[in-house]
Amino acid sequence: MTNTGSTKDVLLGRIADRSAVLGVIGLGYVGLPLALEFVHAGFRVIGYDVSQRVVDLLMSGQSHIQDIPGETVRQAVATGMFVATTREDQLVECDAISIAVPTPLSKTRDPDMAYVLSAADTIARQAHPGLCVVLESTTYPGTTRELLQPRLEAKGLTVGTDIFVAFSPERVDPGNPVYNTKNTPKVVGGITPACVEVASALYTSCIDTVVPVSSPEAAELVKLLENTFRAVNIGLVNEIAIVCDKLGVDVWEVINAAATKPFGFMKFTPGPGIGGHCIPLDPHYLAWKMRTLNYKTRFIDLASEINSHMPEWVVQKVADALNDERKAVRGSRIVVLGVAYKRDIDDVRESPALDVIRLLEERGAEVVYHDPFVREFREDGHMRASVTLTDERLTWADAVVVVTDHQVIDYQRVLDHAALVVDTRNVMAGRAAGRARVVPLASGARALGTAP
Ligand code: SAJ
Repeated sequence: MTNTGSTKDVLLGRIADRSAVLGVIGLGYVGLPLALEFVHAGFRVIGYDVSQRVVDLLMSGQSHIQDIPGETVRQAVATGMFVATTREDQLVECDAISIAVPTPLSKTRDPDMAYVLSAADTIARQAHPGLCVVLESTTYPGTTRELLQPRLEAKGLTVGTDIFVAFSPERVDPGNPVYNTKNTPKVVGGITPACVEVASALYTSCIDTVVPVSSPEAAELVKLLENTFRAVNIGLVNEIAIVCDKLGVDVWEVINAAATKPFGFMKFTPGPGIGGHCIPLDPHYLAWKMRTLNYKTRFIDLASEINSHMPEWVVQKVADALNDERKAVRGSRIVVLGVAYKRDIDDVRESPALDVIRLLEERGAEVVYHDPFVREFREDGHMRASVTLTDERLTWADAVVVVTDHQVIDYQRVLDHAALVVDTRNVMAGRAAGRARVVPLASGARALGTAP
């Protein structure tokens, strides 16, 4: 079928009849699910990644992403509807390209835009009239207009006429059994109305709900609001934990009772700090941008201060608990239970457990960890391996610190064999008393003897 009319109409036609070839740059936990949703919608998809290892793995029909079965990849490759490549020249075939590359922070908590700039330059080299480019990576407001648009216009292309540029935040929640790329509403903000129209049509082809907004800045801010909301509320509930500790009140009782309010309240839980590649980092993108405009985002900075203090709070709890046993941290043998940044996943990025381990070792403790999801990890250049959680290991420990509340752990066995448990996740609540003395993350009433 030949399409006629403006560049936009031709592109909309190719999206509608699935003759468009789609590209995804970055085949990680965001890009690969998106690429496969496009395949399922009937498009041929070119996945580009700089990692030859990832490309080879995918082309051999395997998956490196927890939520994507290898069979799904194998079928997409076998039908010829999906190809993974490290060759950027293959992107010239694409009618639309989504960018899903990392946006980490530098050591000074400033945005590291290297991956985005590299992807933008790659696309610029392959760009042609009739191309739609959508940035999905979480970033500061203004990135799409200030970094992406000029690189494409430098090719002599006019945004909104020859080429269509938008931002659409990724909302992938790895391991979420309910929400996935297809059924999570997708916000889209384009440089021009035509850009919104084209980008919305692109995502409507494979995602149940598309939410257009008036600009890429609005879409960039939507994502930052979502995750800053979480960081600030986690910071609040961590401060309430400290308040409860000083008042001798059980913070979990307070939170669980507050959560009975059927409106106007959303439950967050205190913990050893915040980890992952979203919540600890995303708000700093907004804080950084506002600093360039001479504005201090106090909520973000305060939440970050409280959340990043929690590992120290935990280590002080451990020190106090050992002190109650007339033991020093120095020379004590400690098992850290769980190092992943949240329950039932294998990701240790930014995990507060790494800080807890470091701080305990700085005080002279002998620290090992057990995490059924994390067999080993590299930290500061050396490997650590998970120890087996035997009864002997539990008895060996002067203290067991529950940092990640994986559901697969037999916490009753920990209670029955350990001498002391510092429980930062309230996993011991309601269990039968065992040998262990349990010290909660925050409860001024020192729990001597039995588990709460
Ligand atoms: N945390 C708390 N207390 C809470 C909630 C979380 O201490 O009440 C800690 C977690 O232990 C973890 C960190 O905060 O260390 C982040 O937890 P998270 O539940 O926010 O999980 P993430 O980092 O995987 O966040 C992702 C985000 N998804 C996207 O950015 C697309 C976030 O927007 C989701 O709301 C979140 O998943 C989710 O709800 O699972």
